[in-house]
Amino acid sequence: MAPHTATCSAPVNIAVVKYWGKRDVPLILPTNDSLSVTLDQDHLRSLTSAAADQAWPAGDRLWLNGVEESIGESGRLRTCIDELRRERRALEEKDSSLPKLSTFPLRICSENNFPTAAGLASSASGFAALVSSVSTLFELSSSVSVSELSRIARQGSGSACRSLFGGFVAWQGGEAADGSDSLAVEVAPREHWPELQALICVVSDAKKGTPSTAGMQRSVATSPLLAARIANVVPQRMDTMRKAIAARDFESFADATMQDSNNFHACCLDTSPPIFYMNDVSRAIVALVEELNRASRAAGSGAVAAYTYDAGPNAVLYAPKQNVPLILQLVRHYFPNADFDDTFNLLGAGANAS
Ligand code: 2P0
Repeated sequence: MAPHTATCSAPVNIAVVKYWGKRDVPLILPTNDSLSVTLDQDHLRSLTSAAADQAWPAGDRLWLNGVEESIGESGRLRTCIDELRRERRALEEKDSSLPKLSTFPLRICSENNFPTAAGLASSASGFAALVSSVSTLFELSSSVSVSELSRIARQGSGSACRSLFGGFVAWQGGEAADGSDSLAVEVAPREHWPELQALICVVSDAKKGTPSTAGMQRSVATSPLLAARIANVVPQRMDTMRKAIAARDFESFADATMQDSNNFHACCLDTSPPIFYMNDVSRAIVALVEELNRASRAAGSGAVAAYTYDAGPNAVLYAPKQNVPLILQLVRHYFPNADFDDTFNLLGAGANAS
């Protein structure tokens, strides 16, 4: 018999209200809610195939970009696979005619179409694609909701839970100690605001200096500013962002996005020892967008673009579609030698079978 197989892809998501800090490290439970926009899959996505066959030697195996990674007896990959097996076993117990896929060894193969670990959210798309492909292989679609799958993906990498959905997505941090209510929900589908587009400016595709997982816990342990962000900044900003998206209000969306990016990077700087993700080129892009918005507002028009930066120097610019030609022209003019990938991404659908 041929192996059972499934292939899924998942896009990256770029947060406009950032996740930074865990209240429970092993369960990956965040210190605050977050909200992101899922990009399309043409430029930044993970593609993952999963296969199961009774005849294979025991033990699960995984290849990432052609290199085998150890799954191990514990850890994030193991947790996700175990949770998905548990769901499959429940199906098999209800219907004894189903093949016992939950007992078969798994082979998983994943590749990114962009540099891994360069602050371009590769762990988000990677774990979302892994959970999607194994859940498709296990035929869990009727028994496990997308939000439930996001709860599983969260245990692979926090931000991965948001890539299960397309469009505008909130990760509800939740309150339960076991993480049962820490999952992603759709805020609005991508069709809600089709004029909004995203531009990725790849300032550097080198592997980042301080990995997010370690960096955020250093901030939790040492940054009073992060404590203030969690208590006083994020709750109101989530509210502002939800309202801006509901009203397709780019002015408010842009202000909240840029403020949240700057607040997050301020918390990184407030960490001891400090963490620097943005570089001089990143800051020059901030200055360009700020000046563009100032001039446009002074002329009676609205904001032209919003910048946001994750755990790396690369800029993501959000802008209404009609502003895109101007932004591209200016970016190319002021950064003629920079290694920009000026790909525009339409907002995308979430993880899906391909
Ligand atoms: C975010 N980042 O909301 C924020 C903004 C980076 C800056 O989520 O430890 O790779 O795997 O849960 O998800 C990066 O953190 O960390 C991240 P883990 P993750 O997108």
